[in-house]
Amino acid sequence: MASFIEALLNWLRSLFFKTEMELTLVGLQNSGKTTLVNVIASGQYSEDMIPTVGFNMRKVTKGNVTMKLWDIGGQPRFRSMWERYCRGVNAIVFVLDAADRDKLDAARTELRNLLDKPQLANIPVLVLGNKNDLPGALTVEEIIETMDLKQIASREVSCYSISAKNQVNIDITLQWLTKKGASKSNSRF
Ligand SMILES: Nc1nc2c(ncn2[C@@H]2O[C@H](COP(=O)(O)OP(=O)(O)OP(=O)(O)O)[C@@H](O)[C@H]2O)c(=O)[nH]1
Ligand SMILES: [Mg+2]
Repeated sequence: MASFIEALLNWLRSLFFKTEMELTLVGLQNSGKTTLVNVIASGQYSEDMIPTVGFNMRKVTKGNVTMKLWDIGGQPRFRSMWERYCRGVNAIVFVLDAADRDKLDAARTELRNLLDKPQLANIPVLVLGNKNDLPGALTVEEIIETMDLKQIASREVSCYSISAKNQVNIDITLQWLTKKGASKSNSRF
């Protein structure tokens, strides 16, 4: 009986506090965006990934939060699409290959160009230094420094070091993201 009442309460709660949110993942090609989306959606890691052509969209529900994840291709030919898919989202996730030091300059330039767009003003940004399982991956402090994150004004910026492969810090990433849904709430009540 008690478990029935608990189930009923959970069901009622889920009716009243459902939140829907949209997130866009951008970042250079090969940084691990699609891998991260797969890990968030199904816990599956696969070594053999094909580069994203255009974009993918996946809906993932975690508790009462449904996230619409826009995963945009990172090759140069797709970067002009980033802005369009970032408009009006609850948060922008910029994924960095923290072990690929040769691409840091390009990543910094692309991030700065994107955040300079007036249409994207004030949208919170989460910078994820992915592939922290690889030797030589930048630490959070190094990422903040090299990506000039302290120079980003008038918006919320956070940075985590993660490994989509080994599922390291995926939990805190999800916590951060789902909070952005709650703060710009689309809740029904
Ligand atoms: N070592 C390691 N490899 C990873 C990790 N995450 C992704 N990869 C690998 O990085 C490669 C690229 O991953 P994708 O998820 O396709 O990268 P992407 O950012 O979606 O690339 P585009 O779609 O071209 O923009 C794949 O071979 C992944 O297996 C990680 O945390 N650690
Ligand atoms: Mg991809």
